[in-house]
Amino acid sequence: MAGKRKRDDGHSADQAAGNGLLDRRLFLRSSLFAGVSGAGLAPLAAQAEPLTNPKWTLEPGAPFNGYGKPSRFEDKNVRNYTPPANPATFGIGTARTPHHLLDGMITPNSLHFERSHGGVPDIDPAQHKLAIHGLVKRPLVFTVEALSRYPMTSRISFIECGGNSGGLSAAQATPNNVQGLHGLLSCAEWTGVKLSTLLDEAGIDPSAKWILAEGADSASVSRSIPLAKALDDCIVCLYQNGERIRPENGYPIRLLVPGYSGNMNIKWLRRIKLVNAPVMTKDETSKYTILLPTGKAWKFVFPLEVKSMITKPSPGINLQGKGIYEISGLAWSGNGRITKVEVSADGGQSWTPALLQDPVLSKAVTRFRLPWNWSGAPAVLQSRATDETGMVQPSRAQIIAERGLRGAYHFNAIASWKVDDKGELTNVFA
Ligand SMILES: Nc1nc2c(c(=O)[nH]1)N[C@H]1C(S)=C(S)[C@@H](COP(=O)(O)O)O[C@H]1N2
Ligand SMILES: [Mo]
Repeated sequence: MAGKRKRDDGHSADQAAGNGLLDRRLFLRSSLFAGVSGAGLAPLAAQAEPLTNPKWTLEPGAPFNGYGKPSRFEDKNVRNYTPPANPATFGIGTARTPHHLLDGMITPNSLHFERSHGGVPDIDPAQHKLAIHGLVKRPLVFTVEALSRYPMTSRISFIECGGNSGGLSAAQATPNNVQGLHGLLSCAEWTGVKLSTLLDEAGIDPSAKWILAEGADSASVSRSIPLAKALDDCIVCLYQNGERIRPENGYPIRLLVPGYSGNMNIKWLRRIKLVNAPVMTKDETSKYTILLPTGKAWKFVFPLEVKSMITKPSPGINLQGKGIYEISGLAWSGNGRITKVEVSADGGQSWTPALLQDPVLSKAVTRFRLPWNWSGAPAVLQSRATDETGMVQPSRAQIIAERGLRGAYHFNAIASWKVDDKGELTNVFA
C-alpha cells in the first residue's frame, strides 16, 4: 500500500498489520472506499445502469405455506455427514454445521450440528417424563406439560462437541474446510426452566455433590455434572431459537450445560439423579478424556477453552481477485466472554485486533470482522482469541507439546488457511 495517508476522521488508512490487514474501524465508516481510494482500492459494486424487470417482478408470487423453507437457490447450505458403512449404525455419528455459508451468531435450527450416539428417538411428548431422584427430599416426575408451566429463562449459548477441530491434532493437514474441521459447534437461543428451580422443588440432600443426567435414546448417554454447575446456570430446555427443540437436538427436553463439553448437554433428558460422587459412566470413561503421552489421561475436562475460527474467506469460499475483503469468523469460550480476537495474514508474524460485533455474550459465539486488502500474493490467515479470564488461544504446536498427538478432544488451537496466488484457500498447519 502507498505511504502514510491521514483520513479526515483521524484514523490512519494505512495497513494495521502485515500482508494488507487494515484497521478494524474502516468498516464502521459510512463511506467505505472514500478514505482509502488513494490506497488502490476499487468499489466492489458495478457501474449503475437501468434495472430491468425480471419475470418475478411481473407475475404474482407464491402462495402462503405453513412452515417456511430456505430459497431453492440455497440448496448447498446443508449439514454434512458420512452415512455409516453398517446400516445398523445409521444414526450414530455427526452432522456438521456449514459455517462457511452462514453469518451472524445464531445457527438456524435446521443447520445446528448433531452428534448422536444411538440415533434420534421418536419421542411422543405426551408420554415423555423427566425424573429427579437420588439424594433429594422428594423424588419428582415431570411431564412435558408440567415443565411448560414453570417460569422460563432464555440464554444464547454455544454447544461444542469435545471432538470438534480434532482434525488439527493429526500429524499432517489434510484437505478440509471450516465445516469439516470446525462444524461440531453451533450457537442457539435456548429457553427452558432453570435446573436450580427444579432441584429446589425436589429438595437437595446436603450429601449430594454431583448430578447424573441421562437421555432417553437407545445409547442412554449419561454424564456426571458437579452440583455447583447444575445450580449455577444449567437449563432444562424446551425451546431452541424460539421453537420447540428439534428431534435431532433433544426433543422434547434437553439439558443445557453452558460452556461445558458438548457431551454433557444431555438430549432427550429423562432422568437426573443426585449423587455424592461422579458415577463413571461409559460416556465419561471411554471417551472425552484427554490421553497424554505419559499414558495418563485428563478426566472430567469440563469447560471448552477459548477458541476462534475464520469462516470467511475459507476453503471453498475463495478470493475473486485482489482487493478488499472482509475476514470474518467466530470466537467463543466456555469460561466467559470474548475480550479480543486478533487476525494475522502472514502466518502469525503480525496481528491486528478485529472488530467484535455486538452482542458479546458469555459462553456464546462472538462474530468478529476485519477488513483486508489482498495484494494477490500468497498469505496465511489465522485468528487468535482471548477471553475475560485472560486465556489466549494456543498454537497447535503448544497443544501438541503438552499433550502429544493423541489428545484430540477439546482441541482449541489456532487454525490456518493458506491463500495461494489464485485466491484459493486450503487447510494447512502453519
Ligand atoms: N441423550 C444423548 N445426549 C447427547 C448425545 C447423545 O448421543 N445422546 N450426544 C452428546 C454429544 S457427544 C454432543 S457433542 C451433544 C451434541 O448436541 P447436538 O446434537 O444438539 O448438537 O449432545 C450430547 N448429548
Ligand atoms: Mo460430543
